[in-house]
Amino acid sequence: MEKIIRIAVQKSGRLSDDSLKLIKECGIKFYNGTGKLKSTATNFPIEFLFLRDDDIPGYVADGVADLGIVGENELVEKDKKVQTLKKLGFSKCRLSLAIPKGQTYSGLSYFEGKNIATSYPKILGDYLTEKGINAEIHEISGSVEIAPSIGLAEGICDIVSSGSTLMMNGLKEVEEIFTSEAVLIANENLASWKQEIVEKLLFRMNAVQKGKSNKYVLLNAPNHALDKIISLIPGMRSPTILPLAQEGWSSVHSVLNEDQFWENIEELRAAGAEGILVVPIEKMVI
Ligand code: PRT
Ligand code: ZN
Repeated sequence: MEKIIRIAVQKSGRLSDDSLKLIKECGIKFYNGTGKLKSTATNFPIEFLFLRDDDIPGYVADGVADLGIVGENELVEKDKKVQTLKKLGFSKCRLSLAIPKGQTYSGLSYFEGKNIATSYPKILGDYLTEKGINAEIHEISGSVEIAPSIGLAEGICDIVSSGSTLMMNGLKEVEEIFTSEAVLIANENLASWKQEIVEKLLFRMNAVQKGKSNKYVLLNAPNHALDKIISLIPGMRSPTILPLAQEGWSSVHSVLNEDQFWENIEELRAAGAEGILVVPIEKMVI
């Protein structure tokens, strides 16, 4: 049997584009024509299953898929036994309690004895228990935001991203109870040959992520200011210094965390740095 691992990704929705983009950035090539439920990479031992996100934790727990990409909200709600290998930094959102805009919110005790509509009964139930609030949870699978206006519930607990859906439905966010982003999950009992392939994939994902948070910086500096400038952009080992055609000047190349660059930009300019270029890095292996 050919040695190949399986990863479950969302077929279509808020996770799918970024999941596939990450896999492509890892240099993995595959064909995902519309309507396809399965696909095999041409240059890496991995097969894709395209599923609804709700089913991904279960498929990975059962071993039908070895890996999966899913939102933490869905993962915790489904409560399946899987291991989380890595946070992926996309599809970020929060799960919040919201009530009609006109109501005065007095704190969590507002919900005591009230009816809350949600698609996340487990996360909400655990949260209310921990906070000692007795409320009735009304589970519905979609369009949770309209529940208060049709008299189904007095409050809701749903995913919020920009907040505009709440606003459009005359609701206000009053408590954030959970934050979520996409994560890479794995079956808990992977055979060692599968683990080896997973390690290779993780190595590539880490290189892509590091590349994203770092920038290649090039600048021109007068030689007398080099020491000061090098101290501001230390780089991975140390910066590369190349002489410019114009005497007394050098070109300094370095790799920096983007935040570190912005923190030091004023000082760099004050020290005499000129012609500063910041270039994206596709992959970074250190
Ligand atoms: O069909 P399938 O079951 O696979 O997809 P789905 O419809 O269940 O999920 P999908 O594609 O909508 O979302 C997949 C995952 O993306 C979620 O489980 C979250 O982890 C994450 N995510 C990030 C979001 C949002 N942002 C989001 N804004 N999931 C849902 N929303 C919805 C929310 O339910 C609400 O209706 O968007 C609305 C709120 O958005 P704002 O911007 O108006 O606040
Ligand atoms: Zn879903």
